[in-house]
Amino acid sequence: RTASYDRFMEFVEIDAHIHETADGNPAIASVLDLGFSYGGLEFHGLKLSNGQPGQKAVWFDCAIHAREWLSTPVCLRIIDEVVANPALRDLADWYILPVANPDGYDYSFTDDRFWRKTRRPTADANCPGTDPNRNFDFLWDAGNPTDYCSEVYPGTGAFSEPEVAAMGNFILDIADNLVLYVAVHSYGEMILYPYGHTVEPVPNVDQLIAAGTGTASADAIAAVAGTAYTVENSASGLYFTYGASDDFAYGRGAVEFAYTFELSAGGSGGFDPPASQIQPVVDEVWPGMLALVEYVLAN
Ligand code: 0X9
Ligand code: ZN
Repeated sequence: RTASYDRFMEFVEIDAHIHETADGNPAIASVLDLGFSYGGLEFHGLKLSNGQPGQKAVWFDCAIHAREWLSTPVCLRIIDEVVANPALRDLADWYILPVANPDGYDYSFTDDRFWRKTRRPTADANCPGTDPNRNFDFLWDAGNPTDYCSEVYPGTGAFSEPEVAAMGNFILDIADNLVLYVAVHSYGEMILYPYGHTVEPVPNVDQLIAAGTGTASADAIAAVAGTAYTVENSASGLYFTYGASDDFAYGRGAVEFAYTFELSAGGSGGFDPPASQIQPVVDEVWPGMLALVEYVLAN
């Protein structure tokens, strides 16, 4: 089963695709077991590797926000490219998680196209769900809202969401070799770098900007798309955040390079582009991802 780029795939199909990719390429692909979502979905990532010991590693996750469907095909395209191209596996080991919030993702297909959070109930029966991208174990309680109904409700504690705990702990487990963390979201055509809680520049801010722009990622995207992704500090580019995945990976020392890519907007609400937008977006973003990986591994 190949990945589809002419329609949005459902969670079960994506999970089957991950397993079939691993089964069909046993020498280079292995399934990452992330355990179970709150709702009982077993979810998986994929590791692609030529098996060299001590190899540097890069991480990509998609659809931690349920409605951001356009992100998942970007992860699937990375898988396609890295499976097909041995030289990419000589560059690094690749860890890819196409659906980081499976319960929410499913719910956005079945019930509410614009669902963002997880599906675990809160103390307010009218407002289930936690924003998984405020639930990571880094500055978790520093400034997030406590309103259960908020779209950015951070949960009852860091890693209260099983999906988030599994992903975060996995990243810490591979931190020794990990050099790059990328979260793929939509929308805004931005490449955001840490931190989300302060506009104070981080120590390697020049490197983060150089990798994100310059000869690297944003320029590669612009060359294909004519679309100018802006490279910005999360807090100045957006709003203040605490407990986000990129800041966790960076702030806990798992990587020196951490980014959130915000893809193009589409549809009525920005998050619901038509399926016809999938192919152009993955075509424009893949060169940016590759340029970023190449830059980070060379520096
Ligand atoms: O707010 C978010 O979680 C992300 N934007 S979205 O519209 N997709 O929800 C941006 C996260 C950027 N990273 C940090 N703020 N640390
Ligand atoms: Zn998002």
